[in-house]
Amino acid sequence: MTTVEFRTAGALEDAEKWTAHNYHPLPVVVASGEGAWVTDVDGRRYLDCLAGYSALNFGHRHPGLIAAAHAQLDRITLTSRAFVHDRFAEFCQGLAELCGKDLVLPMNTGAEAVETAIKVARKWGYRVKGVPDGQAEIIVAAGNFHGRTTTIVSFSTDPDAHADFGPYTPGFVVVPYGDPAALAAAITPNTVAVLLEPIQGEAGVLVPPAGYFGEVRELCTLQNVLLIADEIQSGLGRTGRTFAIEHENVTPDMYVLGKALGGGIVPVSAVAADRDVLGVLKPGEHGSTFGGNPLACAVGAEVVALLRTGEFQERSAALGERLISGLEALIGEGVVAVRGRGLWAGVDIDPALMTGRQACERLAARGILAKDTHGSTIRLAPPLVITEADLDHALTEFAAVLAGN
Ligand code: IF1
Repeated sequence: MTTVEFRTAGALEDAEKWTAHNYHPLPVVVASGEGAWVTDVDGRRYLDCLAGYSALNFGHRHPGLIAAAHAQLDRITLTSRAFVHDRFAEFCQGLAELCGKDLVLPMNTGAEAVETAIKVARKWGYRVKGVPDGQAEIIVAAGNFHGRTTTIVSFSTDPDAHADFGPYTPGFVVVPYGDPAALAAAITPNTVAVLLEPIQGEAGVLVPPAGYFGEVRELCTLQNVLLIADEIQSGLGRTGRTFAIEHENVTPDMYVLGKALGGGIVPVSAVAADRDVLGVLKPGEHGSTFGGNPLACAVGAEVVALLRTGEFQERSAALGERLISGLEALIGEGVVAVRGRGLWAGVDIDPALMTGRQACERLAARGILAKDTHGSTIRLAPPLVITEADLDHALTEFAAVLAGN
């Protein structure tokens, strides 16, 4: 064993020894990164085709984002919401305008933003819709992934995420994803909201049937139910538009955002909605020590500025076509099915060849980082800054792994 391999092995051993085993990471120990590439502790380079589950849409250490963070580090980083700071309104206004909504409520992690949306929807249900106290129902979809809090895992249909974490929070109704009739049948006078991912990520990058969200929107409007779009993973350029739900020509009542909103630097999440919805919260009813802190707002404002140009959405749409057609060309060569939109693909590989995990291990050995989900599906979501040549390189390596090389 060379000294070089020793570094990776030692770091993996230490991680195994000192950390909770709530993950099964690929045996890669990253030390630095730039753009779409990372380098491990032994100097090996990898093309990052996961991009922090879309938290790194702008790549590792995007110069504009790093500069914004540096500048803010030199001024002030935290005030708490007990005081206002001079970056707060700037970020919230920019994000509200990007969403086409009146108001923004910043939090930190995606799960916190989802929790925020749930609280807002329930309070809106009691105070605006007139649902009897304690009776609010929220409809969610089978196969959902919205985070890891006890309330959110209460309505997860994934046994790994859900089992052994009860007692569970009541008030959620699960319907099949992509089935408007099932949704219509589940709505009652106590339904306050429908919470959906525009494309289901963890479920394997499931794109709903065309017209689904149009019908969901119509049902929600007709029945006075809020449509909440969890765009934490699908939003902010990933699918070739600012929001994935735009592909359906649908506007939700609430956007839930996270991941890329923090530029891959700090956790920044938010809920955006109009005043008649988000305005139900009064002082003392919700909050967070770190939500909307100056560093988060400085980075978030720069993320909004990057998205305002439309450049990343265009890149994602154009490169996404290249990615999907490149993967479709592998159907019959080890690939069984391809789903996706923009630079985001779920690839089902032939389970007779290898597991998704094995494929990702072999990809990593060839310098490509990707992540499997549910057995034989592989997720590809490279940073939107990836070059055409690097994307082609990833496709070539993917083909080589499937060919058993
Ligand atoms: C983990 C998945 C991705 C999300 C949507 C909310 C959240 C997430 C649509 C919560 C988070 C993560 C978290 C991460 C793995 C990951 C994931 F495989 F589990 F589904 F990205 F594909 N809504 N997604 O995708 O956001 O609180 O984490 O900031 O291991 O839990 P968070």
